[in-house]
Amino acid sequence: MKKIIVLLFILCVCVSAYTQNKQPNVLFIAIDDLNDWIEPLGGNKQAITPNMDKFTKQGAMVFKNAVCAAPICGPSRSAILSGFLPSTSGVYGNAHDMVFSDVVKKNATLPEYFSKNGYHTLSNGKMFHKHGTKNGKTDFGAWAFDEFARGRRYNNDKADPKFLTSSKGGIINGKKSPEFKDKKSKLSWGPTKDSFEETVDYAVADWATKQLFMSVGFIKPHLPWFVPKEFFDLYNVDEIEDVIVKEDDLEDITNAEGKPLFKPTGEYKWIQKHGLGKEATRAYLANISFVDKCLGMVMDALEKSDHADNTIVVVWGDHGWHLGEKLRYLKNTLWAEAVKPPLMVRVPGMNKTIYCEKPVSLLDLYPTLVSLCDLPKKKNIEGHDFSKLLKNSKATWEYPGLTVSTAGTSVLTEAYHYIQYVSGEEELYNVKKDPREWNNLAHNKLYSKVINDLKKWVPKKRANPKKEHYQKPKNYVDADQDPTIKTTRKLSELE
Ligand SMILES: [Ca+2]
Ligand SMILES: [Ca+2]
Repeated sequence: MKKIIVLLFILCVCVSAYTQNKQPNVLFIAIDDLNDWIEPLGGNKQAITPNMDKFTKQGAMVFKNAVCAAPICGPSRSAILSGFLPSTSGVYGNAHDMVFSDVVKKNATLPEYFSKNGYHTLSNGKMFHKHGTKNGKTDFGAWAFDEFARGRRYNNDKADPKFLTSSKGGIINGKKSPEFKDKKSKLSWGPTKDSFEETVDYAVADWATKQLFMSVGFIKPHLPWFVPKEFFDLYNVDEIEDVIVKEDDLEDITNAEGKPLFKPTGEYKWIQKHGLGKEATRAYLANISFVDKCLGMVMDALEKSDHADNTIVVVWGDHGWHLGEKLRYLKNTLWAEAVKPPLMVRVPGMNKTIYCEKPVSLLDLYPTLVSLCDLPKKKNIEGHDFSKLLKNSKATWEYPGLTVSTAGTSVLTEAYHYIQYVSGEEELYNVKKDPREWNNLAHNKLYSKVINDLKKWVPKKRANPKKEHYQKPKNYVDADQDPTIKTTRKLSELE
């Protein structure tokens, strides 16, 4: 490993100013579609994630009630990197590219702000969501970094056909049958023929160990759940415990006429019909163990470097995932499973796991890192600096965690979870008494004051998305990133 240069950051990263002024490096690690099924959070006790466990035990704050600003990849990452909620930027869906947002046009993103203030930023892997551009190329967010790399492997994204399960393809354990088919669905899993060293996330982690550090984005456990067999073999499918699901959970989520607002999804029914619940759980767990190993590579390299004692490490998932809860297998809902991603933060000097119950948001990472690195306070952005919680996990924190989707807004506090849909329908859960959020209290008059207090946090205005949208090149894996966007981002003119 090269020992020179350092780096860092996360999504950002980095450091050129480091040698002059002792500002910390930042290692920013994004994990795609990771829910709370990891050892530090205990969302599924069967999970094997020794590297996440080691990382927190050696010193990190684990946020048990962190929320994402949006429950799906593109908008969640756009909010973290821009510092604006979807309701302000107009970035609610994966088709909305934040470079066209009025507020993003005027304001430096997190990595740009660090560059503006003397840091050198590097990134590899999925940090921003990708978009097509008007030149027929791809916007991977390369414009936001001083250096941008993309670790690729070209064959790994396929499962060994003998063991493939795919709802869209109508295949279960390699056997094809039309009755298995569910065209609208994207679920698929299975071991690859390729080895660990042939995967994209390995390439990204390997790059990180050689550079030394920066912003790193791993793409598993995002679908398809294809990882090498050794990770499936960590779990015996017959011993997998079923996810606890309340079969009538959706019946108390109704409109004013008492009509249910939600139904079990086709994917949920497909898994039930074919008895694949344990296999789906195992596939997701295998993908988590895979990405845990990639994270371990990066953390081991940091530990062996000269920068371990002067590096802030942030490990975050961009949103959660349902594995059967609320009768669905997906993200992009306003329920706890989707709005609560993992968030673990290490600042130099921490030496044990510290849990924090406060509902911080991934949106808060921008102002918090600015504060921790002693940069000038960034004006205009919407998150809140939580650096005081890193010193005292019980410090006063007056903000709820807000998550904004196309469907509505979720407001999470330590006591309640309130959801307000754009249609006006509501849900309320007492998360202390009902952590699985089974019992909707929204129609119970005893809670009207609680609801009135929580609904004040729902953004009053929802910015319209920009219509500008271009198709991604067909094979985006090989596509060139579009170099023209960076020329539109003049750091000296961005606030
Ligand atoms: Ca994601
Ligand atoms: Ca319910």
